[in-house]
Amino acid sequence: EIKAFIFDLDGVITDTAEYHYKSWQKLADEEDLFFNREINEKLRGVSRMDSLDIILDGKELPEKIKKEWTDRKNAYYQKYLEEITKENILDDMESKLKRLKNDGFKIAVGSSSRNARKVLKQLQIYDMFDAISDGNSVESAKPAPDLFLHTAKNLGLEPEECVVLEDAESGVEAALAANMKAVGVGPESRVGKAHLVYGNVDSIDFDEILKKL
Ligand code: B16
Ligand code: MG
Repeated sequence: EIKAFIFDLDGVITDTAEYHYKSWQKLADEEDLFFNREINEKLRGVSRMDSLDIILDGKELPEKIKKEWTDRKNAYYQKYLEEITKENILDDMESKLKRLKNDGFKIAVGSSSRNARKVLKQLQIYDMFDAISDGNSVESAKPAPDLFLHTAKNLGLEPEECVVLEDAESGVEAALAANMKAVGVGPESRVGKAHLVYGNVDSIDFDEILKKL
């Protein structure tokens, strides 16, 4: 029986991907790294340090420099976050969240981002959630199941009672590894491993999810 919905943040509740892109691009320009929108697509749902490793594409660097670069990227990103408001919530996600709550379901956030709480506060929906797990909550990032298992534990529920909504391949894999039901948002090529797939946030149908999963 489904008792909770765990939402990924970037790509499901809001679209901060563009800000991540601009921040990585700025760092890449400064440090002469090859980077573009295509590479940025690979960073969806991937933790900050893992993202840098993808951009470095096998190039080795001292940890100290990698830390300095990811800190700098994050400073750029946090500047963009100041601009975020309620307007940045994707489609009618807020009313969908409210409906789920009214229907007695628990709702939670499971995001790879260490900035997730800040983003939720800027969106003015921070207080709606029964649990929030973010990039600071666990050691092993998505596609490891740890983040979503952490969320289920905080909700006091079994993994089987949770549905995860994800826009990233790594996130869908994490949900499946956690033994949860996975709903993918995006193209089949990216989230096709999920139990149910919707092309975009707008077309997510919770009645259908409850019926089919
Ligand atoms: P930060 P999600 C993820 O959020 C983003 O999709 C990914 O692009 C980003 O690198 C990651 O958060 C880490 O973010 O640098 O803020 O810790 O999709 O898991 O909500
Ligand atoms: Mg995401």
